[in-house]
Amino acid sequence: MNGQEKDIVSKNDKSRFFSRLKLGLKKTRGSLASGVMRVVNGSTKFGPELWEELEEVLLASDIGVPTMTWVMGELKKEMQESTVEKKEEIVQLLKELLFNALEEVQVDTAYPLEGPCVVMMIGVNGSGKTTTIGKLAARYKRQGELVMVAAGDTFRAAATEQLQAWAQRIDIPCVYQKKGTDPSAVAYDAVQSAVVKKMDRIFLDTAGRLQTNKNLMEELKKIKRVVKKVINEAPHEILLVLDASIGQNSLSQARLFNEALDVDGIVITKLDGSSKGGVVFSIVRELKLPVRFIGVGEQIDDLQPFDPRSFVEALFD
Ligand SMILES: Nc1nc2c(ncn2[C@@H]2O[C@H](COP(=O)(O)OP(=O)(O)OP(=O)(O)O)[C@@H](O)[C@H]2O)c(=O)[nH]1
Ligand SMILES: [Mg+2]
Repeated sequence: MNGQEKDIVSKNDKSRFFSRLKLGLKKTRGSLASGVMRVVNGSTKFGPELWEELEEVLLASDIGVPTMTWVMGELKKEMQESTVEKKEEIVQLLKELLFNALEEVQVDTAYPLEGPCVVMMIGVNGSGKTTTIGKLAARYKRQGELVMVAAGDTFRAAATEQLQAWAQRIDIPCVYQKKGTDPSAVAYDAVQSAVVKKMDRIFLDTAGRLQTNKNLMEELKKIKRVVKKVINEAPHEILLVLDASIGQNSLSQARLFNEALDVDGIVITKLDGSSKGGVVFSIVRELKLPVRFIGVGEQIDDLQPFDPRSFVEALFD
């Protein structure tokens, strides 16, 4: 099977998605886009003071110093080279810069031509791994795929039950073993079962917290190694789930996980509850990792594939 997105969305769906995205980004729009508009429409004239005001707005959205510095440098360069005279034109230039930053990093995942696509979900506790698996599983099932989930968090009480509840709700199989089982054994059995049952996709849930961070990384690495024994190319995708509300702190988290596991893509959750959505730009630009999905709410449909153009448009709309 071809694991690529095969979304055929109607115009109606598109506008519904966009409205949902806009609503989910309301808080970041308040910090970033509304701030930019305020500066541009304010009384400050072109010059150092205006740049300073813009810098402050960018930082308030948690875009981070390196990305802010890059944006401002590019913006000033473009302003010098072009014949921009009106302050309002800054908005369009800024939008294009932000869009280009997101566009630069493309998804590069080797999807299987046959057999199940194995997706491993990782991230610190509470970031939204299990919820994201539930939402994604529902999404792919709706697209006609045979989807399975596996409860690889055997450490935390009720973690398995949480995933089972999602599986029941969506009506898909959930592979699990008793609490305390080696998670890589669960993953091994689950991937084997997915092969036998001719599943199109299997999501491996993992723990977010163990006794130490080192233990967690070692456990995740082991799961990755063990899964390879069943399917050499697996896991086809390792998705790191980051909670938008922690803003710039998610960068250090991402670096840690990426070093240990070589992450393929990012899922950013809880954008709806955060004004720190500017962090999306620094994650992509500084870590060179593509954002695959964003979470804009707790409901099953509140997870959207990340589209740089829609994201920037929804922010500034
Ligand atoms: N508002 C909002 N809440 C979300 C989103 N994604 C997840 N959540 C909530 O975040 C909380 C934690 O989500 P989980 O999926 O349990 O997180 P986890 O990473 O599996 O956590 P552990 O299993 O403890 O490692 C839940 O209450 C979810 O409903 C989102 O996009 N928006
Ligand atoms: Mg979980």
